[in-house]
Amino acid sequence: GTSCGDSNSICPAPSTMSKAEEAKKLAGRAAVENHVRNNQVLGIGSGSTIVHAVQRIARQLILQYGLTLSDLDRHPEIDLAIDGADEVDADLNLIKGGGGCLTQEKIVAGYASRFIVIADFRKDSKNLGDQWHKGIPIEVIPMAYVPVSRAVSQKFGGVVELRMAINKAGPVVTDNGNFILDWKFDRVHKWSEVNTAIKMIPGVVDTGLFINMAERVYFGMQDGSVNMR
Ligand code: ABF
Repeated sequence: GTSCGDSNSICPAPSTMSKAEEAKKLAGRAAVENHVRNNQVLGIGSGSTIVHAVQRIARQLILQYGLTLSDLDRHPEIDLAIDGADEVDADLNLIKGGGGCLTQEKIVAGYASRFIVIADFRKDSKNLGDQWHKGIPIEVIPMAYVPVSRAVSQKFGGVVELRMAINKAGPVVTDNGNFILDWKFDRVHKWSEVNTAIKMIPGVVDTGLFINMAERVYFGMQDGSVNMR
């Protein structure tokens, strides 16, 4: 892929870039040091922040014990799940799924006894939508994406867009063979109610709203500290 420095790539200022990356690392390390213990079944999400947590786990455990990749058939109960997020509000409600993996991440988080989030300072928000402007992802069964889009905007306002592949050749297809809608909401909602209502629309698989799931969030800060919420 393109990397920063390529003539046709658009990159943030180098200082911002490395600050955010350092902050991701701080959050990932703090979560692993405080929560990961030997002989646990761990759930791991996706994104660039979680990479730092996995590197830390590998350093702590892989040499001594060896990590085994498993699945929910063999381990239907997870001791601890760690994942990144796109935005975290004051009540620990999350928007996830910017990378399109929301359903599998929600399954892993949902069957974990404890769910910990790691993020850099840019994800820290009072109200959802203050920091993350790409909307709430909704995974849908492909045949229903048009009526689901209409139902969401009619009931809750805002604009719903079908997520397209970067090369615009077609819609993004998830690991589960579905499409992603991005709901650009236009006001603050009661997220718990909206999440339940959207899930009830036929054709919806799941939403990127993670309500009441995260027990704790670690934010890596610009000054090298870690804030917990
Ligand atoms: C996963 O990765 C997703 O739910 C979320 O969209 C994304 C966060 O990525 P990053 O850590 O790269 O910001 O957690």
